[in-house]
Parts: sequence; C-alpha cells; structure tokens
Amino acid sequence: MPATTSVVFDTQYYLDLEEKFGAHNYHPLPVVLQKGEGVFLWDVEGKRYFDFLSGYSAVNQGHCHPKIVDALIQQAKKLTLTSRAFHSDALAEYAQYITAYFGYDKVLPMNTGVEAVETAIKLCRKWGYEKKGIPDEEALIIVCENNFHGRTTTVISFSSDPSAYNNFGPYMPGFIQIPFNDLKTLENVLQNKNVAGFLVEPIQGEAGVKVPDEGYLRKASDLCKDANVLFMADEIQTGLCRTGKMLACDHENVRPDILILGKALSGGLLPVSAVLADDEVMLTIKPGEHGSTYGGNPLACKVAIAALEVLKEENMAENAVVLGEQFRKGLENIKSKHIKIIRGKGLLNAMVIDHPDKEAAWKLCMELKENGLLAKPTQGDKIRFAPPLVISKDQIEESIEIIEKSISVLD
Ligand code: IF1
Repeated sequence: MPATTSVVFDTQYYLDLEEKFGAHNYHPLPVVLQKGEGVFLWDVEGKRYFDFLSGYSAVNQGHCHPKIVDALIQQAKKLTLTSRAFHSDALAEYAQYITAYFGYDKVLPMNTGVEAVETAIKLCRKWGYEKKGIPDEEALIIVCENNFHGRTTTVISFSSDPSAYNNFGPYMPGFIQIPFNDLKTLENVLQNKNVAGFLVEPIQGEAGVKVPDEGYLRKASDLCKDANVLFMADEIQTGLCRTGKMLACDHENVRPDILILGKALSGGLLPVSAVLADDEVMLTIKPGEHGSTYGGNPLACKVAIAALEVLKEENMAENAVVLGEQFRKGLENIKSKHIKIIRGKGLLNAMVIDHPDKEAAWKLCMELKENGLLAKPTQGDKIRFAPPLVISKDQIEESIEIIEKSISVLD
C-alpha cells in the first residue's frame, strides 16, 4: 500500500473517538461536521445541512465569513498576542472602534461570554461599594429565574437549573433571584439599599426563547435608574443583530449601564467578549484588579472589528427582521397538531412541541438532521431555530419545507 493513501473515516469513527477520549459534558446530535460556509455545514460524509443553531448565535455573520477570515489571516501573520503587559496598535484601534459603535466611554475586553459576565459582576460590586456606598461585603445583584449566563462557579451559583449547579457548591452568595418579566417583584426588591445591579437577558435563550412583555426592559431600566442600581444587559446571545436590532435593548430604546457582549463579536472565529460602560463605572477597576492573558489580544481585536463591520455592511439587523417574520409565518402555516407555540424575535425563534413522548423534540431534531437541517432541542420540549443572519428568502422557504416534511415523524 503506498504511503500516501488517505483513509476516509465515517461518522461512527469520530463519534467513538470523541466518546472514548473526550469528557462527557455534552449530549450532541450525532453529526460530525467538517466544513462550514454561510448558512451551510457539511459533515464528514459530505452531506450538507442548513445550520439553524449558528453556534448558539456566535455565527450571525455566517460560517467562515470571508472578510472576517481575511482579517484573521492578515493579523495572524503579523502579531497575535502581547498580553496586557504591553500595548498594541490593534487594541487601541479596537477600543476606539467598539466604544464609538455602541456609544460608551470605555470597553473591557475578555474572551468567553461567561468571563464578560464575571467582569460585569465585579464592576457592579466595585461601583456599588465605591460609588453607591454599599457597606463592605453586602452588595446584592438581582438576577432572573431560568437565566443562563454561563458556567463558572459564581455564575452557576445563581442558576435555577439543577443540572447547572448540582454538586458544584459551595455557592457564591450575593444574588437575589426574581421571576423574569415581573416588574412588581423587581420594584419591591429594588427597595433594598444594598442592591448594586440587575442582570438580565433581554430575551431568555436557554429558557426556550422567552420574549418578555413589551415595555418590560424599558420599565425595568427606569426602575433601576430611580433606585440608583446598574441595569446590566447580557446581550451575548440576543445582541449583534440576532433579534432584528443591533441590540435587543434597542427595541425599547434602553441603554444598559453595563453592556455584555460575546459570541458573534468574532463571528465564530475566536472567543471574543467585551463589557462596555461609561467612566463612572469602568474606572472603578484600577490596574491590576482585573484582566486576562488573552483578553484584548491583537488577533481578537482585528477579528472583532471585521465582525462588527460586516453586521452593518450587510444590513444583518434588517435581514433578521424581514426573514424572521417570513420564518414565523411559514411555521404558523404548517398544519400539525404537534406545534404548540411559535415564538421569537428576528431570527431568534423557538417552537414548543406538543407531544406525550418526552423525547419528541429530540426525535424531531434527528429527523430534521436526516432531511438536512440542524437544530437542537432545549428544555425537553422546545426547539430553537436561529440560522445565520445571511440566510436568504429562498433558503428560509426551503427550510420551512424541511421542517414541514420532518414534523410528520411525530404523527
Ligand atoms: C453551552 C444555552 C445558548 C449565553 C448568555 C452568557 C453565556 C451564554 C445569554 C456564556 C452562553 C450558550 C453556551 C452553551 C449553550 C448556550 C446556550 F442554551 F445554554 F443557553 F446559547 F442559549 N450569556 N450560551 O447564552 O457564554 O461562556 O459560553 O461563551 O454549551 O454551555 P460562553
């Protein structure tokens, strides 16, 4: 046998390899992906799929967007990491670019989403002690039930999902959980003078794309302002055009005191996250008090600038509005007794399945996969549909046909 013979492995080979050597902290759909372009993914056997997960909204700009990839390659050949012990031209340029883009005084760059959430929590507490005058160790942060903000020990401490927190204690104190979309309770809890901040997802993702009542974010942010409490929006999943505006808070003209971004800030190329705030908040953290080796690295900075440019250049917010409406209408026209609810905003949508079988959503996702569309069940009975924002009208049509055809598997 010549030494150059290449062996083609199939799906099962990689499933077995990962099962054997990778930790079992996920339960993925049994598909092994190898290539992506725009709205499409290809598996190791060459089969093509519509991607309706978009890396949980990290690839809003579409897979391997040429402009973002080009920015990565150019910068990778020049300089990738300095640490924050030194300056880089890329970080300076990026800081100016992103603060102007979102209209804040300052940015603090991090990597993963949860690190940005941690950063927001630290900023909020520091501001609470040094500006609001909360007594030492007594700062409180209000969060919502059924939140998802990441997986560090602090962040799981205020999760209401047992699979996120069970047997990972002891837990971080200082958080108060209230129901999402409940202004009365928020108003009551805000009377506590030790409250420093309110942390909220504008639309709850993991909870199954829960869109709050119109006016909720506006009123919540007003209540926080009146109580001298920081309104912190986790826009890691909802931001960057996903819901039809640059930020989900823009739907109600709300400007968070602390804005948390991640995921699509790099278009899916690197872990890039950021916290934006004005000087009164951001300058409470002094040199040496917070940071990260990779946070604000030159490669990430150049990639993020390109990713943000693409969102505007390709009118992705507008595309999410128009195609989101088309998509929900299309789903509503499907005649199936198994569709309980269709909800969402822009291209962040979910379908609630009505079926006695607890595995129905998973079964439907398996059938969708067979028919060339990838989506993931959440909370047992819901399926999230969130394609890259570069999807076209015809592709939405085609996707609806796939969903319609697949749903009969539940009959
Ligand atoms: C996983 C969910 C989505 C997030 C918000 C912070 C983070 C996330 C609003 C943390 C991350 C992900 C992570 C992913 C599953 C996923 C998810 F279903 F769990 F809730 F997208 F909907 N804030 N969301 O949605 O960001 O540290 O991961 O970069 O596998 O855990 P990260």
